[in-house]
Amino acid sequence: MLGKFFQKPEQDQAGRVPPGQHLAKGFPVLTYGQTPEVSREDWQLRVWGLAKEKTFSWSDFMAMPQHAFTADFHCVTTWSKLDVQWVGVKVTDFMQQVEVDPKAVHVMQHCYGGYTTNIAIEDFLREENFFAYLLFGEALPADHGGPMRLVVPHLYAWKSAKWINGLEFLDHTELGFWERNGYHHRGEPWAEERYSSR
Ligand SMILES: Nc1nc2c(c(=O)[nH]1)N[C@H]1C(S)=C(S)[C@@H](COP(=O)(O)O)O[C@H]1N2
Ligand SMILES: [Mo]
Repeated sequence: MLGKFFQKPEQDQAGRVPPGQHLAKGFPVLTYGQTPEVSREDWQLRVWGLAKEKTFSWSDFMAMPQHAFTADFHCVTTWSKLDVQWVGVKVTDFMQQVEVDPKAVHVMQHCYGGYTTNIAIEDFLREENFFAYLLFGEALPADHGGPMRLVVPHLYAWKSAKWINGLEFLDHTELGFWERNGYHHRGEPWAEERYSSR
């Protein structure tokens, strides 16, 4: 018996696992520090910097177009999980309601609990990025970033902020928490952009 914990990679999955990664069993939780407890009622997302300051509530997000997403998830610590199912709001739909200064070239993601991660604006504005609040059909659990997180499928998962509560638009690159601590500034899994050369 293979048992429920043994995961044999399917042939068609092989090409979907980036170099140096292996398939995780289950969906591991990777958090630096404590898990903040934030209710949907209290959750807010504030936009500032080189964008007109604005604060979004849960109901503001629920009024935006809702979509289901299936995306692969790659943690730089070498585990990947394929076909994670989420429900949420596309970044591009959200951004319809944000007035960004054309000088903005970079975005700092801020979170309840103090985690930060930086992303270039062209990586942030990609069509496949989304804010997520359901995971496999259930309310996103607190340890996976509930009530709301960002998901950026084309970069390592440390770029997908859990408990997101702020987006700061910048005219220069600033480094977030892991980036200041030696992680790559961009973090593209297929290029194995794990660590910064500096
Ligand atoms: N706020 C916050 N977001 C975070 C992290 C964190 O510690 N705090 N960890 C990052 C890392 S390194 C990874 S791999 C993913 C893990 O998401 P998961 O715990 O849902 O698997 O969240 C990312 N987003
Ligand atoms: Mo990670």
